[in-house]
Amino acid sequence: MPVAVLGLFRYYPDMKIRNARFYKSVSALDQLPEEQLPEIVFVGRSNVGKSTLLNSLTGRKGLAKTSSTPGKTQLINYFVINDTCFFVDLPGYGYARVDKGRKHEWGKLLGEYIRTRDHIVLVVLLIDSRHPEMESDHHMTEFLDYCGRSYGIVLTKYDKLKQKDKARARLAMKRYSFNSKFIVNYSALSGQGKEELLEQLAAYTG
Ligand SMILES: Nc1nc2c(ncn2[C@@H]2O[C@H](COP(=O)(O)OP(=O)(O)O)[C@@H](O)[C@H]2O)c(=O)[nH]1
Ligand SMILES: [Mg+2]
Repeated sequence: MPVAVLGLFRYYPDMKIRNARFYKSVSALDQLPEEQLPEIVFVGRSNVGKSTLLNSLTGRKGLAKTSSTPGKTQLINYFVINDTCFFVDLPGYGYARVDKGRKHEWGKLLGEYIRTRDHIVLVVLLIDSRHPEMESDHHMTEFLDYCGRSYGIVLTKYDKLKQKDKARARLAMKRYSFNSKFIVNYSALSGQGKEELLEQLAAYTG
């Protein structure tokens, strides 16, 4: 079917990101911004591609800092989108060196934020498409359910998958998908999944 015709059946248009700017970083729950903007928060294991996704989605290459040495800082980063909502980059979890000896799989900052922050309208959970069966990601989905959060899943680095890995990822997602609002295959490299994800986000930002 031609795209124009498909377009007629779309319920939500893409979320158009007209502008995106860094707002602030905080390292403790008593520093959170008081702005009453709806928040879409992004969570996932360290190195899953969260910063890269934020840059890709907003079309701003240097917006979020990307790095190949994960897990150093535990910060919450706020980005203002279209002056109407926040994209929130939460600390990564599951990075062995940082988490070793910790009682919880993720830090207090991350858990408490997801549990208590009133402004969250959606949690976007990023899962590395090459490792779709990590226990820590399962725990996160259980925690999101426990907190009553709406969440959707993004499978990152999809360009790295071979055909058989794609089948494996699809199968693994069946275990996750009961409560997930969406599952989007994403590649920041090729842009695959970007429009689809923006379409999903539009439903939460009005
Ligand atoms: N091939 C490929 N590499 C990616 C993709 N997304 C992220 N990466 C790489 O994965 C690494 C970690 O990315 P980063 O965004 O810093 O992860 P974060 O720790 O979750 O913020 C970097 O080397 C990125 O270039 C993707 O879609 N495709
Ligand atoms: Mg990052």
